Amino acid sequence: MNLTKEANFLDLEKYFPDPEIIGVSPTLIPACRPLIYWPDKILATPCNPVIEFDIVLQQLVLDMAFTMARTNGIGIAAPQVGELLDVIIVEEQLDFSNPVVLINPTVIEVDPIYKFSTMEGCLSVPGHYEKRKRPNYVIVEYQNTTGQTNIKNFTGLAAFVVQHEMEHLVGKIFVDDLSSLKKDRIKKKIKKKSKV
Ligand code: QAP
Ligand code: CO
Repeated sequence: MNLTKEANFLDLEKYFPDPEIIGVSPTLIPACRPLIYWPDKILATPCNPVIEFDIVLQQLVLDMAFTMARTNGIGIAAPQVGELLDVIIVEEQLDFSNPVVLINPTVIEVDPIYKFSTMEGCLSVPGHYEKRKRPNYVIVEYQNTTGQTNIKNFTGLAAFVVQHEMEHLVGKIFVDDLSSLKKDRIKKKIKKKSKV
C-alpha cells in the first residue's frame, strides 16, 4: 500500500492511500468498508465490467485501497466489499509503496509453467492458507480510474496476487476446490471468529 508521509507500520491507522498513485480525487475521504466473508453468495457471483469512470468509481477504489491497508491485505477485489464490479487492487511491492488499480482486467499472456509457490490466503477467508503453485508471470490489459487502457507484466508474488484477485471477478475463490470436509471445517472456523 502506498501510504502518505512517514509510513510507520506500527501506526497504520494514521496512513491513507495516496490519491495520486491510485488515481482518485484528493478531496475524497476514504472509508473502511465491511468485508464479505466466504461462503457468502456474493463471492460466488460473477462481476460486471465498469462502464462509468466517475467519482462513484473513484470512491470505491479509494475505499478498497483503504480497507486493504487496514486489514493487512496485499490484494483486494470489489466483490470482497460487496460491489459486483471488475475492479481489483494489487500491491506490487511488499513495502506497501505501489498499489496498482486494475479495472476491467483481461489476461493477455500467462506463463505456461506453474512454478511460483506460496501460501495462498484471502481477506474473505481469514486465518486459512493453502500452499499453491501458479504461473510465474502474467501480462494483463486493464483500465485505470480515468478509463485509459494499460498493459502490465506482473511476476512472482504480484503475478500470484493478480491471478487470485481476477478469480474473484468470475466468482471463484481459492478454497472452492478443497474437499467438502475441509470446506466445512473452514466455514465453522470463520463462523466462530465472526461471533467474537
Ligand atoms: C491474495 O490476500 C494472496 O487470513 C491476497 O487473517 C494472499 O491479502 C495471494 C489476509 C497470499 C497470495 C498469497 C489474510 C489478512 C490477507 C488473512 C490477502 C488474514 C489477514 C490476504
Ligand atoms: Co481473495
